[in-house]
Amino acid sequence: AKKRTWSWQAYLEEERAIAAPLKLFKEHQSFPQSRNSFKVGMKLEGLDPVHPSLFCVLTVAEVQGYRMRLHFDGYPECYDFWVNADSWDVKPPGWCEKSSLKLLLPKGCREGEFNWSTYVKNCRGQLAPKHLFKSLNTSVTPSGFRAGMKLEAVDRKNPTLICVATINAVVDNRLLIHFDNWEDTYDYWALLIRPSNSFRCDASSPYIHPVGFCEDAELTLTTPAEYKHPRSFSWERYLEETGTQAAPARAFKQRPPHGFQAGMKLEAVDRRNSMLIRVATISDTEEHRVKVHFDGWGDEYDYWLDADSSDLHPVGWCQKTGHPLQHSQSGSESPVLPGQ
Ligand code: MLY
Repeated sequence: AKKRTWSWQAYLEEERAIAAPLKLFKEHQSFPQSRNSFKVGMKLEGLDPVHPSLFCVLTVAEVQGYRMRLHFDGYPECYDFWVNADSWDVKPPGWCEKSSLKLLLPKGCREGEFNWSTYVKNCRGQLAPKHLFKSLNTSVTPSGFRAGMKLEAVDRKNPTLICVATINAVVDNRLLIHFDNWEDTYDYWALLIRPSNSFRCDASSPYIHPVGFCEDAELTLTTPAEYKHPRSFSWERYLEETGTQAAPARAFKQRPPHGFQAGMKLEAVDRRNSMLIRVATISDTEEHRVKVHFDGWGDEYDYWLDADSSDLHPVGWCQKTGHPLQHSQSGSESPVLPGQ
C-alpha cells in the first residue's frame, strides 16, 4: 500500500477513537506557552530520577523540541535521562545552596570546595541562565505544611506500604517526604497540585495522608525502622518522644478524579527508551493512575503511571513542540502490520 503522511486526524477517524480532551491534562502536560531555550552544554542542578530527593550537577546533552537529555557530570552516559524544559526537577546553578538543600557534586569534586563559577570555567562549560527555568516562583505553597511535621506517606519504591514519615523540606508546592529512620534513598518530593480547571487551591498528593489515616481506614501503618514496639505504636506517644507535630489534617485535600477513560488516545513517553514519544491509548484507569498502551505494540509493553505524569501529553503535542512522534508508520522499529 502507498504510504500517506501520517496524521492524528486521519488516524482517529480510521480507528474511530477519540483524543483525550485537553481539559484532562495539567498545565505541565499541555501545550507549552514558550519555546525550549536550553542549549547543549548548559549546566544546571536537577533531581536524579532514581534517587528522587537528590539534586545533582547536570549538563544538557541533547535538545529535542520541548525536551532535553541531561547528563550527570562525571558519570557514564547510561544514567542520562530526559525531562521537559519546564520541569520542576531542574534548577539554575546555585539554587540548592540558596534553598539549603544538598547538591551531589560531580565525581571527583570535594565537599566544601565546589564553586559553580570556577567549575564551569575549568570545564569550559556554561551556566544555564536563570530565565530559562519556568518553574521558579510560579507556585504558592499551600498553607498548613511545615518542615518537621509528621504524616503517613506511601513508600513509592514499595507502594503497598504506608509509613511513618516526616516533611523534611517545603519548597514551592512540593514536600520532601522522608521515612523515619530509613536512609534517604526512599525520599521523594510530593507534588501538591492545583487542578487546572479550578481556581480554588484544593491541592494534594494522593501519596500523603494525615496522622491517623491508617487506623481510620483499618490499614497497616509501617512504623519507623527499628522502632522498639512496632505493634503498640501510638502516634501520640511517638510525637511526644520525638518532640514533633503532626501535619494538620485540614492541610490534606482530596484530589479530584483525573477523568481519563479507557480508549482515549494521547502521546506518551516510552519508558523503555525515554527519548521516544509514541502514539498511545489509555487501556485502563485507577483512581490516580492510568495504564498506557502503545498503539501497534503488544500489551506486555503497557505500563501504569500517575495521571499527572509529565510523560503524558495531549494529541498534537509533539507536532507543536517539534518532537518526533512514533506511530505505526514510523519505520523499521515498528511491528509490520498486515497490508503494509
Ligand atoms: N523490602 C524493603 C522494604 C523497605 C521499605 C522502606 N520504606 C518503609 C521506607 C527493604 O527492606 O529494603
